[in-house]
Amino acid sequence: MSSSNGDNYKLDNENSEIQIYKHGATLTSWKLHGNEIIFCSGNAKLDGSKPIRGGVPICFPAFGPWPLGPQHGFARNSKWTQLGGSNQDGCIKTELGLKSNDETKKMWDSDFNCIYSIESKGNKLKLEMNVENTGKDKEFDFTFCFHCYFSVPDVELCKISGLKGLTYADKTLEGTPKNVEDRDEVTVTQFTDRVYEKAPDSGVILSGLHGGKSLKVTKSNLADIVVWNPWKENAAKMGDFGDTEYPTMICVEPANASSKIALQAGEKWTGIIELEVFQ
Ligand code: TA6
Repeated sequence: MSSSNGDNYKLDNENSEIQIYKHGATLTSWKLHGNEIIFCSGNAKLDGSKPIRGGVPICFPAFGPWPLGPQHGFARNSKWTQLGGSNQDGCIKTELGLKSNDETKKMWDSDFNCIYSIESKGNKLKLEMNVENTGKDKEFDFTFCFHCYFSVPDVELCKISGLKGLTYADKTLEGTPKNVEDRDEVTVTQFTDRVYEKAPDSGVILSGLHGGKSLKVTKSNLADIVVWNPWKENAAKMGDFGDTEYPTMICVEPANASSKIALQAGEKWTGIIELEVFQ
């Protein structure tokens, strides 16, 4: 089954449902048996006027502050093209594309082609981003993030395992000092904004989803895991985020934030994450 209203579309089968906005190719909902896994703010702008607050915004060609353009780059604020997909044998697939254009080249003088494929099968959601340098002779480099927002009953009950021993940059502190994580299970009980570097490609688990569920995060070609919750004060400063929403969300974001990805002309990069919900 699918339904579309031009700027967003839903695809569903007997197990799951996904909703994607062409604005930013933002997946705003992933439901399993009717249970929502993804957080999207009730105040999110869905009219294309700004990046959607929630879902899985695509941070490209930059993660974080970007001297050439908006924070987190232009991809999450661009209109992507729906390329196609399928919905059979219990597997929902959809693809979207974004190519360099006059707008992007005003900020970043690089020729690129992004093809983003989303696949929902059983309790798993697979996100794959292919970035090709379509230039003739120019290398470019970029940082990238699948900026995943997850819906939880109470962020203070969430635990993230698999990060122990990793170096992290703490963006909540002046000068973004680095430290080493010493906890088996990371909890979020205050404003948190950390880039865990060289995180394992599998074994990171977020517990505390609705219904007592947990989420296994598997990744490839993405070195880092970002953990973010704005907490009360910062939430109050965001017009597209409800003042009382911060306890109901947590961002766990596979990224290449601490190091750049360089592509020669004609080269391609593929970043993949697989999210699996389990009891
Ligand atoms: O991923 C965490 C982060 O980089 C935070 O520093 C915070 O800025 C968050 O992204 C949201 O950024 P945004 O530009 O969407 O408000």
